This record gives sequence, C-alpha cells and structure tokens, in this order.
Amino acid sequence: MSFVHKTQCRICKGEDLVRFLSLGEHPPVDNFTDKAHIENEKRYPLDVYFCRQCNLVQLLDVVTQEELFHQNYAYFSSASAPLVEHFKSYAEDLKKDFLQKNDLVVDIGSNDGILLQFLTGTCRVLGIEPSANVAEAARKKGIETIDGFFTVEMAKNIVAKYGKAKVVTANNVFAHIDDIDEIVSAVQTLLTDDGVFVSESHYLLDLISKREFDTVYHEHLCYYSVKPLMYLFERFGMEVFDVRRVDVHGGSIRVYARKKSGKPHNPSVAMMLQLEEEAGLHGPLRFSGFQKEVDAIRGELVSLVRGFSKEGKTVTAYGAPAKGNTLLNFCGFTAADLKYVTDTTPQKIGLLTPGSHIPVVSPLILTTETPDYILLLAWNYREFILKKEEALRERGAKFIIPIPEVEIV
Ligand code: DWN
Repeated sequence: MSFVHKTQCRICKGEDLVRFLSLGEHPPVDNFTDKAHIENEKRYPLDVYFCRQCNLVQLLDVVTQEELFHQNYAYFSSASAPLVEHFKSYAEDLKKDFLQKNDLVVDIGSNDGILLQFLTGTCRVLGIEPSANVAEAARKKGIETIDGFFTVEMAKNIVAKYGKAKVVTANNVFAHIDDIDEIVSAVQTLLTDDGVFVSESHYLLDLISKREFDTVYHEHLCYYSVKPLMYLFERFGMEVFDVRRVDVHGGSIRVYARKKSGKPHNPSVAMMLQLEEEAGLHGPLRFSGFQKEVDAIRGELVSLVRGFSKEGKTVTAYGAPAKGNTLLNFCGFTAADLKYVTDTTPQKIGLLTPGSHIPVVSPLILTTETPDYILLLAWNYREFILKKEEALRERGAKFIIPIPEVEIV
C-alpha cells in the first residue's frame, strides 16, 4: 500500500502548481473495512493543486490504482436508481448521435454494465473493468467484460479480436487515471477514423461554485474543466467537438472528442470555455478562498451534529457514498457522532466506513427506527431520497443537507 508525490502536471507536464486545498490525511474512500482490519488502515495526503500553465486542477499524491480499484471494490453504480435512469438516457443519446447497428462500443471502467446494458440490443458492446467483483456483476447481465486496466496493449488485443470501436466511453474513469497519455493513445488505437471518445466526469465549475469538496478523494486525480481537456487532446491530434453539462454526481460534463476532422465544433465548446473564463477557473485567484469556505462548512456541520448529540438526539447518516467518507473524515466524525449509516449497496452493508469506522446498515432499519436527524451523505440524490423517505420525515426525522450549504429539511 503506497503513494507517490508527483511534481509535474498530469496534462502539460508543467511544474508551476499551486496548492489551494488541503483536506488532511484520508484512507481510500471505497475501502470499507471491518474490525479485524482497522489497525492496518492506511491514510494518505489529500491536497488539491491548480496548474498555472494548462489550468488542470488535480491531486499530486497518487495512491496505486491496485489499492484503489481492488478485487472487492465497493462501488456498484446500479445501487443508485437515479443513476440507472441517467445512463439509460445517455445510451439513447449515443444511439441517436453516433451508432449504427452492429457498431462496437467499448466502455472503459464499465463497472456493473450500467451503460452498456442499454446498448446491447443495437450494438456489439465490450466492458473493461479492473475490479473483478464488479466485472462479475456485469457478466451476470450478459455484458462481455475484460478484467484489467485499459492500456495500449489491451487496445491492440481488442482491435485484433473485435475490430475497431465507433464509440469509446469513459464515465467517472477518465478523471481517475494517472497516466492519461497512455489512455488517450489507447483510445486512438481503438477508435475507427470517424469514431468518438465520450468521457463524463464531475465538473470543476460545479465543485467550486457549490463547494462540493467531498468529491475530492484519491480515486479522483483530476477535476476537469474544458480548457485543460482541449489542451490534452490537441497534443494527440484530437479535438473536443462537443461538451454537455449533465446533472449527475453534483454536476458533471460529458466531453466528446475525435481525431482531428476539419469539421465544425458544436457551439457548446466555445460557450463552456467562456463560462469557465467568467467563473475565474483559468487563474489561481478563484481558488484562493476555497479552503476557507470548506473549513466553514466543516465548522457548521461539526457544531450541528455534536450539538444534537449533546441534547440526547439520535443522529445517523444516509447513503455511504465515496464522497461521504471524505466528508466524515474531514469533519472527524465517528460512531460516537453518527450511530450508523444506511446504504442500498449489499456489498457495503455489515462493513465499517473507512477512517470513521461507522457501521453501514440496511435502509430497512428506517422502517422501524426514526432517528431525530439524518446527515444526507448522498446529497446528490437529494430530491429522489427526500421523496422516497416522505413517511420517515412525517414520523419526525429531519435531514441535514451538507452541500451546497448546510440546511435542515
Ligand atoms: O468516481 C466515482 C463516483 C462518480 O461514483 C466512484 N469512485 C464512486 C462513486 O462515488 P459515490 O460513491 O460518491 O457515488 P454515488 O452514486 O453518489 O453513491 C451513492 C451511494 O448512496 C451508493 O452507495 C448508494 C447509496 N444510496 C442509498 O443508500 N440510497 C443511493 C440512493 C439513491 C439511495 O436512495
């Protein structure tokens, strides 16, 4: 178990990097644990940097991908119903925009086949997933899935066996990879000449404007905006030709890239660049006050949660997302503060949250128990969850929403 501290920007290799956020030392957020393994839990620095040359926001402390995306990875995308809906409509977009019958679609980091399952009827699909347990879940849905991390070598083998891909997707993956050059080269190897690479990642503008500091964790090495991505693809003779904002994971961007074609770009590219310029994302100043904003959220949450506990109220948490573990550890919460956290992911139930060691239990407990306050860690599904838990709220439970500002509903 280890990490390496880099000194160069991941995209432009520049060394003019400004640290603007420090969250302390954290364990990998998807490494749910149990009593037998707590003592050998590792923590690593969680600091965020801005590159003055290409403006990429990124982590420089890199935990090995084998430690993060291991054989018992706890994140199954399909555990969140709203996310299944999102990928269903994403698949419709791909079919409408690019795909013909029998085209090959390859999804890098395909998780449990949440996107590909909606394309099997139209196209040939192939998943690539390094976590064996998650890949198995995809195969159970009939999605052919290759174990392992995507490389140029793997791309060549895929081309030899299946031919070239019309569409390659990378959803909440393209921001997770340290050697991005390897991935872009591998995508180029895999794509047909008129093929399209579509990546969807959490969007820096949403992170900063809505103070979504908890989306910072070691799996997320990059926090993309359009400008550095254009710089990256340009280096490989590719072009960003369309960008769409999508309402998942607190706000994301879906970026479309292709081999240079001479064809016009969608006006969305220039519009998003302008938006970022106006929001100050292309300079260090906008980031200079972020630590203070994040520290203030922590202060509010800690005094709220511990104040309720002092009054003898029961406080629990809802959803055990990866980001929830950044928030819990940054606030220093433990089971003394939050009695348990409920989660719909079977593989998380019965384990303890990494670092804070709070028991993860089935949501069924909420049919018999009514906590006084419930910290909504899965705040990105706020509307869906508040609606789903109407009966619980009528019984008197109040939800504490931490992001974008602390509120009780
Ligand atoms: O990059 C990544 C992001 C994009 O997705 C991955 N590394 C891991 C994952 O991050 P996350 O765990 O923050 O994702 P979610 O989808 O926000 O996680 C939601 C969690 O909440 C899941 O564990 C499921 C759970 N949940 C629940 O208990 N009740 C979700 C819903 C909708 C619910 O009603």
